Amino acid sequence: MMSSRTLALALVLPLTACMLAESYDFDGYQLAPGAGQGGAGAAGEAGAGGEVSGSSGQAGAGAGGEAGAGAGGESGSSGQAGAGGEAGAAGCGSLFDAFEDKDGDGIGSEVSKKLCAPEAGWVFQKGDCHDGNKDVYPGQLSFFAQPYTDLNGGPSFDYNCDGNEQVTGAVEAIKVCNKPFCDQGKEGYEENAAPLGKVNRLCGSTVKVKCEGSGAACGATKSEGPAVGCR
Ligand SMILES: [Ca+2]
Ligand SMILES: [Ca+2]
Repeated sequence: MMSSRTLALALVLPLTACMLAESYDFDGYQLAPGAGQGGAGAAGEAGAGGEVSGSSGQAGAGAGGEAGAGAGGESGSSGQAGAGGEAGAAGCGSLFDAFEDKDGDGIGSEVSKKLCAPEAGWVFQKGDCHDGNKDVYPGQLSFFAQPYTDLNGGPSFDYNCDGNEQVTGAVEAIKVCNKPFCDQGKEGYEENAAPLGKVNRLCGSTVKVKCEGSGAACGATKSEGPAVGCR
């Protein structure tokens, strides 16, 4: 037979266990949101990583950033996770390769970084073969009578960065006037006497040449003309 004391214990113990269980549940309930916040922050960090990985990471950057920021605000202990959220929030939907444009001609050098929005001094097209001279860039259409000093320290007329020096119009270099028809009176320019490094020797010449006369009297008449432009 169960004594009254034993019966009382039998009744009280389950009740205490029930209270303990409730208390445990209560504590657990308090912990659960904290754990959830930390997880949200971790998603923020993953979002930050998305900046580097490209298009597949871009969606992660936005969603992860928001979740991480919220966790950091609610819980001091999950501050680190919040920091991850900030990194995610600082990300953007689309990252571009931007190139430094020091001379402001709109074309950048090989110096690059990632940008999600336009920034002064940085452009989205590279290929400037001299980012210290705003007249020199791919696509330059003008011709120039004077060379610039290229990155190797020598003269160059390659103002459009294509590796060659194109002479304006149809200017022809005339070295001799051939008899007996004196080259039909053709006109052109004399090449510069001294080579200027790799420079096309017509570039910058100011000596116009015209073949004149006939037979033994055929000869070159020289005169001062506007300098031959190149690019
Ligand atoms: Ca430039
Ligand atoms: Ca050129």
